[in-house]
Amino acid sequence: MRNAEVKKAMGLYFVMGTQNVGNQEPMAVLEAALRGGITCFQLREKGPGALVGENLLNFARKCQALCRVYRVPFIVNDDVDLALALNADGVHVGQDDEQAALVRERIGSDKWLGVSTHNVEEVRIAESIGADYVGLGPIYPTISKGDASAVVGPELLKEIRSVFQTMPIVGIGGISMTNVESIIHAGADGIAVISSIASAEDSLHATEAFSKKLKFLLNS
Ligand code: TZP
Ligand code: MG
Repeated sequence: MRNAEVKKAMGLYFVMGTQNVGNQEPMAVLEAALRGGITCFQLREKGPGALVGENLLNFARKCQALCRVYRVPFIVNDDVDLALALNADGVHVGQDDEQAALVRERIGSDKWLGVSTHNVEEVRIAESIGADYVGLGPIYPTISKGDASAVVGPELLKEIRSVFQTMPIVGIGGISMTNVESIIHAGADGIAVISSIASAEDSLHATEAFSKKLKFLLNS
């Protein structure tokens, strides 16, 4: 069943672009994350110095190929053309991106559609247009998104879970080993992280630590 599959993939959702890895090799960071146990990957190539055109296509292809080796879903942020060109597993859009309903029409029913949300109303709309999951955040302050909206805290997550009992929900924004528990206890199916893995001194070790903790939290 699709819903169960999506929920499982939300466990440890790694989001990354070449701008998030400092002077590390992006493919090495992705491979470490895959080896360490991420359950979903989103390519989010954004901001100054972001790859475009052929370079983006080639990089995206490499990420997709590696995700396939580890049987981890490969989702493209905010670029429906790229997702279609690669036959990605899904697309993730924010509130300012191409309207989610149009994206669903373009990608069809087979690919996953994820939508970034910040309140109950946005989750309601996402659900009505057939989103497979929602990202909710920023739960905590983040340095990875310059135009991030106001911090919502785990309290909103808890409220949204009480209203939407079956919707796969992933918390995002400022999530680290020290606050991951608050996200799961509030009812999320998992966490989405950029810097806690991409900027970790040892991405493999950081991912393994999250993976172990999440297995415990999600099964207890
Ligand atoms: N959307 C809301 S917060 C955020 C995005 C893409 C950035 C999350 O990055 P980090 O480093 O895990 O806080
Ligand atoms: Mg966006």
